[in-house]
Amino acid sequence: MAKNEELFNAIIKGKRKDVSVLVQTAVDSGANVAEILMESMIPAMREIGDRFSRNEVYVPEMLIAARAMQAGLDIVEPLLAGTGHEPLARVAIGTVKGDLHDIGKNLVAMMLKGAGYDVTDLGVDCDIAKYEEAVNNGTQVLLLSALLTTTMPAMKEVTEHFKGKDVKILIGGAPITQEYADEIGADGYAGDANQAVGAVEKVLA
Ligand code: B1M
Repeated sequence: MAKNEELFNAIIKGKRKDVSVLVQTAVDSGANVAEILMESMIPAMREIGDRFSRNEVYVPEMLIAARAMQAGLDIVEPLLAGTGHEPLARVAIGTVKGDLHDIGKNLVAMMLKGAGYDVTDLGVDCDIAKYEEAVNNGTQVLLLSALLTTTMPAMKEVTEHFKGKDVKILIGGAPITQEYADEIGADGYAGDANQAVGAVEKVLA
């Protein structure tokens, strides 16, 4: 599918209502939901980040773009969700302590739900106690998200905390790499929401 320029620009400009209408219109016209997400919505967030790096936009613009993105995700999420079959496994995802970025984490959660997992969303700024609670409630795989280089060390703390316990730890987020996962002893890494589904399958196999 070609990029939906109108939707891409509406997210960048933070036009929340326009985003809702454009996503709904695309869905109603039979467009593939995953393609709307991958070709138009995610690239818009990347573009706003690049503009932020070049000092062309500032935090308020990033924030309104994020809110507009979320308005689109609210429509997309139920459409990507599973079909009500018995869940494959229980997993939980949360953004690590000190980090408030949640769009990528929400996308990963959505894809996992769509793939048939029972997903607990622990939210943002998660301390070890929050992850511990999920593990005590039967979580088999914990997914940690971080978008800031300054919050990456929190992943190491969580991974070390659960070493030797009966839970797999996967990490991801824009600054994360397979090398970092190896370095801190995580069970796996995923570069995007699709890869996260594969990574969960792999650690459970
Ligand atoms: Co922030 N921010 N931000 N921000 N922000 C970044 C991350 C930044 C790269 C921008 C930049 O400089 N170009 C930069 C980090 C630099 C660094 O650490 N090296 C940055 C900064 C500096 C900051 C603040 C410090 C700014 C300030 O206040 N001065 C501040 C920190 C706040 C905090 O967290 N304590 C801040 C704040 C914000 C907003 C609140 C304004 C807003 C967040 C709103 C929200 O999330 N609700 C925001 C945004 C929107 C961004 C950018 C522009 C976009 C992030 C995003 O949503 N991307 C971002 C720039 C960028 O990433 N290009 C930026 C779209 C999303 C779909 O991608 O999150 O990467 P992503 O998720 C992907 C993959 O990474 C992966 O799958 C997802 C889907 O494919 N993935 C996983 C993610 N989690 C995973 C977990 C897994 C597996 C895969 O588990 C196994």
